[in-house]
Amino acid sequence: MTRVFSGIKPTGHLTLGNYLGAMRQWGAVDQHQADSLFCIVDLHGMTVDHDPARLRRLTRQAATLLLAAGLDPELCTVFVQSHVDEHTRLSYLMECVATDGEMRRMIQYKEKVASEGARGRSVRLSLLTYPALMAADILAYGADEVPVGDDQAQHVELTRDLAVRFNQRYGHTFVVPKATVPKVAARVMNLQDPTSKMGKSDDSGAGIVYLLDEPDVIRKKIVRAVTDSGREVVYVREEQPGVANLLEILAACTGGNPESLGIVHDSYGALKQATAEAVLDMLSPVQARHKELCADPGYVEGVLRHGAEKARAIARPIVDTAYRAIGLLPPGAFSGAAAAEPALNAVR
Ligand code: AQP
Repeated sequence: MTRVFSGIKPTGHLTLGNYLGAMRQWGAVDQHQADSLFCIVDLHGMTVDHDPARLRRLTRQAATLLLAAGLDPELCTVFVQSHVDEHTRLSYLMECVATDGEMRRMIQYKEKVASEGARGRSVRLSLLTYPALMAADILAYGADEVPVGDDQAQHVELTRDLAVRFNQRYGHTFVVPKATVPKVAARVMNLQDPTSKMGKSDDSGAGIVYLLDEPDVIRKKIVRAVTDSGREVVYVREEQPGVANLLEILAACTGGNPESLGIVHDSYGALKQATAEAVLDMLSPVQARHKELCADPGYVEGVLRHGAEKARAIARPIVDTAYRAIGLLPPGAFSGAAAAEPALNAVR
């Protein structure tokens, strides 16, 4: 059976981009068709400035929202990254296989360095090395597929390169995974700046639809979305990025396609109204379920505890194999298998 792994980082409140680009596919498709693991990658949440109490709150909230969005612990494994030590154990091995040039080429790293640099601030070293941890997240589970939004495709490509390199140098150890990206809304853009991705840790809340925004707030944000200077509703991403973004959101919510939805709506106002209604229809059951789950934190905690146990049982043997393959002496190796090793003076 195909194995799927993906994660979400608790750096802010989850957005419509997270939902359409990743979470929805996890619940609607992946968990039914594959052996699926979904992880709240809290360690990645510390690659930027963070407040410990907020990180804990956002981790809990992300877990609750994943369940509210339809992840069913009977069908898939939901857990928190820091509850399974194998991620950090394997991450160091990935750092020993990757080069610093590869890390510095990552677009997310370059963008964050540029924006922090413009404010005279430096970035954490963990922001540079985070793709090594992400590679470890995926490879520790032998995942075949990694369903992600378009912005994460480069990191999955790097993961593939590291898996292939490790296998060539140290013997076949890892499954080489591939990214799967949704056909529509793979990159939902900021409603106020449709040339930038809608990101949960952006400063400007006005262009970001959060999954837990009140319905009125969601409607206002969409109705006030920046559109383009023309008047025609056509789907041309380069020339009309604001309209194209709304058409993609509408298409993703209704199962339509952006080009034909452009023909149906004859004004920007009509397009915005239709998009707002479609987003509200889609999110209202998620919000209702989230409210119910918040009243039962013990249930969410139990899901995470059980999820971590299941995840650990899969990851430990794979990471142990990688440790042996790369040349680390297993504990207790002086007895038994050690007899087969060459004499000490033969070791160079
Ligand atoms: N705007 C987006 N459109 C489509 N997919 C998106 N994803 C994120 N933003 C969009 C996808 O959501 C999944 C979880 O993302 P993440 O939390 O691991 O980190 P990210 O990709 O860096 O997302 P954010 O929201 O932009 O976080 P910040 O602002 O902290 O950097 C991934 O599959 C991602 O592709």
